[in-house]
Amino acid sequence: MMKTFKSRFTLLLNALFLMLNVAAVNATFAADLTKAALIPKPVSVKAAVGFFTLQGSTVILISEESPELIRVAQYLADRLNPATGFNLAIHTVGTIPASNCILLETKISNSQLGQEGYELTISADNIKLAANTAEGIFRGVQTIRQLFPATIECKTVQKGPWKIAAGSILDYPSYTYRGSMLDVARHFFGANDVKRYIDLIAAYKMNVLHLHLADDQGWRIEIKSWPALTEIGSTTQVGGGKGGFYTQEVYNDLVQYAAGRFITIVPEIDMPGHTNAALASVPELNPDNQSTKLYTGTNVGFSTLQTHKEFTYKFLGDVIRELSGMTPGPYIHVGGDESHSTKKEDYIPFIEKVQDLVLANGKLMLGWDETALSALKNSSVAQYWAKAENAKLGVTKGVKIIMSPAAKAYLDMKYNPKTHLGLHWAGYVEVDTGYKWNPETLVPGITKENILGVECPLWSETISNIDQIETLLFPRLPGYAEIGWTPASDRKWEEYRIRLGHQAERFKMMGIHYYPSAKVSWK
Ligand code: TNX
Repeated sequence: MMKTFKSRFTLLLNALFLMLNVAAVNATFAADLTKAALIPKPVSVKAAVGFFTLQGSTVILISEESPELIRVAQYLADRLNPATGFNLAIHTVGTIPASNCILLETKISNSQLGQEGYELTISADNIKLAANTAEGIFRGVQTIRQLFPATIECKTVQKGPWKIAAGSILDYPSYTYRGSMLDVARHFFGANDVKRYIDLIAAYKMNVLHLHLADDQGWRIEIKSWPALTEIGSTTQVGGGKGGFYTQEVYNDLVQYAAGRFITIVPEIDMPGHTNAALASVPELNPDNQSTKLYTGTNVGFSTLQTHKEFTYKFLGDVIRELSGMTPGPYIHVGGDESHSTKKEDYIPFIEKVQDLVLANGKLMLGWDETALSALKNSSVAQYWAKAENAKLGVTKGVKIIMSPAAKAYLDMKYNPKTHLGLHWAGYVEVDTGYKWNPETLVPGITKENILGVECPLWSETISNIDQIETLLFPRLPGYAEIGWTPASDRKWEEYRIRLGHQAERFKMMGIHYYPSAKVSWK
């Protein structure tokens, strides 16, 4: 009895010692602000002497009592409280003395910073984060997170001190659209997984989540005027699992959650191909008014909507109207890729009609690069994934391009022949391959002015849970975030691989499953 107690006690002591030790090792900080391993790399960082120490008495001060800024202040407190064990107070400027505080100041009218930029000044007394908008403050808060020791990301109380080196950072993004896509059609992922995805991309200052909501294997969004879409079309997935869908209520909650992180959700209903789930649910969509069978394989290109049937456009009008109603953002993505079962002479006018439907609902059309074959309005956007010719054609039509080249930016490509998850039809995308490209020079004829931004899509044929999602996202995701944010002239792989190596501690503290690629210089 005594013996087991004693050995248990020793075990406990050892465990405690280990925990304290881990905390002590991790609570290191870069004494020189210019040495902080930030991702995305800021536009400019200057060091000063000294450091700021966060204490239980530190106050988060806001410059105005706008609901948005209050929310961002609370978000910051929620990031800092668990690991520090503090319960940071939030006050408005003027109500208390302005020292020992993190000041969040909006409406500074600095045109260089734009909508998302921020200026961060750290001294022994204060941290001052200033921006034109609450959105800029939110992006800057992600920098503050990364400046604290990695243990700040722990959900349980850790040993400080919570120091940040003094200095200043001026920062703003290269591109206005910086996103990632999650395919919830091939395998369904529930709302909590999507929220986790949102949190992960927000930490690297991305601002778009593109959700691929319908494909051959599943229809994942409730459309009240066509309930069969989800009653039938959502009930399976690749491999024959039970699938699932978002009710409009759940979806609206996701939109709100994303908006709280200044992330816009771009919903995609792929058409006229990739539509078997709809064809299986609504018989009139088929040439003979007979529903197809649900599909659980991974082939592409076998399904098509009927481009000559009036019914098709009535149906799509309803879908696009309801989807637009759930979308505060400007874009509705209509897919348009791999429509191998639609004749080209039918495909072209089909996309034009769909473009009219999207515009009639007050939204702008986004489509994969094939949509550039149609007469696009210059408000439409083409997403380059496969054919540079299509993207260039889009540019001649005055449309902007989102860069998602499969061979560089597809998160569902395997890292290398030894890794298991993912596909490799576009090649292997190791961490360096994913990082070492420049959207501005990748396709001759497509320049920075033509590019709206960068997106890394994650297709889900081979993955069915959040751990697998994370293993394909990390450590590649931060690289795409940096390509979208940091000027190309400031990006060097040899330097980045060291900064990325420092993120490992954060991945661990955040409970992220990541692939420990040999390309990265892990710390
Ligand atoms: C091509 S990318 C597709 C998707 C697949 C993906 C797999 C694109 C527009 N179409 O349907 O899921 O490859 O990597």
